[in-house]
Amino acid sequence: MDRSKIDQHSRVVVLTGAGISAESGVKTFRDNDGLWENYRIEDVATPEAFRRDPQLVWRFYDQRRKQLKTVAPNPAHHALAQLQAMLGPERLTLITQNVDDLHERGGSKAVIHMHGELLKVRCTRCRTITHTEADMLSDDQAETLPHCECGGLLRPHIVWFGEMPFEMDFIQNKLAECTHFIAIGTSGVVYPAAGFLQIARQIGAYTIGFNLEPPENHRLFDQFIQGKAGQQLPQWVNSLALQV
Ligand code: BJW
Ligand code: ZN
Repeated sequence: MDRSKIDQHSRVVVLTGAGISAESGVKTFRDNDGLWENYRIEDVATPEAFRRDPQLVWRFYDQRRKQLKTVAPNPAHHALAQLQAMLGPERLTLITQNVDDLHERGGSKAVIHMHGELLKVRCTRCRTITHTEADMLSDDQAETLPHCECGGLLRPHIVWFGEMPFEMDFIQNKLAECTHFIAIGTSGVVYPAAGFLQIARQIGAYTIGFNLEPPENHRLFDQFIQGKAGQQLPQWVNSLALQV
């Protein structure tokens, strides 16, 4: 039996990272100079940072939410949507570490945002989650923090370091029954996402990695395809169309 073959009986789990959005113009986290959108990650992506300086953290997320409006999905996002349409959403689970909405805009369904979403905010008191495209700090009231109707402080609906990623039970179940695991554009250093490859290997899934540069864990993939996701993924998906 050819384990690599994907067909209508396959159960595929795809994990994407910042690299898949890079060609859309969204900066990755670890590719550049250690500064991420000119911020140090520990100054903006921890609960302690938010407690220490909520204005700074809100400014950072306002800036990224604004930037999201200026970018569009690239051929890699579209290729994944095409693959999901071929297999059906119940046979292709798309898990992203990205907080942008480019998978949805590219046509993918039921996307799992394990690290949260830029376009959502959450009340720290009543936990209500709200969709928002607006700035949370208005220019003229830059010192005023956004609050919920209940009076609680609002925070970005983002998973910061030390916090539990979302939908972990659902993800574990999907990993436990997958036949194929595909990681795209992720450096494989942030857990628990970095451990999904090992889990998939343990249950005997065929594993494929797509990345611009070989990440630290690239030898663990059954197949590793190096290059830009926007070029490699559409080619690969088109080659599968013949099989399904
Ligand atoms: C291309 C390309 C192109 C470029 N085509 N490819 C010590 C040991 C082990 C674990 C820990 C530890 N200390 C702490 C931990 C846990 C910690 C962790 O893993 N830290 C490591 C850094 C060491 N993890 C956590 O805290 C997580 N929670 C957790 O573990 O909970 C359990 C728990 C909780 C409470 C009590 C007890 C246990 C939470 C992690 C949250 C991550 N949050 C962030 C920021 C928030 C989102 C935001 O604001 O945007 O999520 S960090 C950041 O990294 C972001 C990303 O989703 C995440 C992953 O990055 P990603 O996507 O891999 O991006 P890059 O930039 O690293 O890589 C891009 C890749 O693409 C590169 O390889 C390029 O080559 C490639 N590329 N262009 C294809 N065109
Ligand atoms: Zn509230």
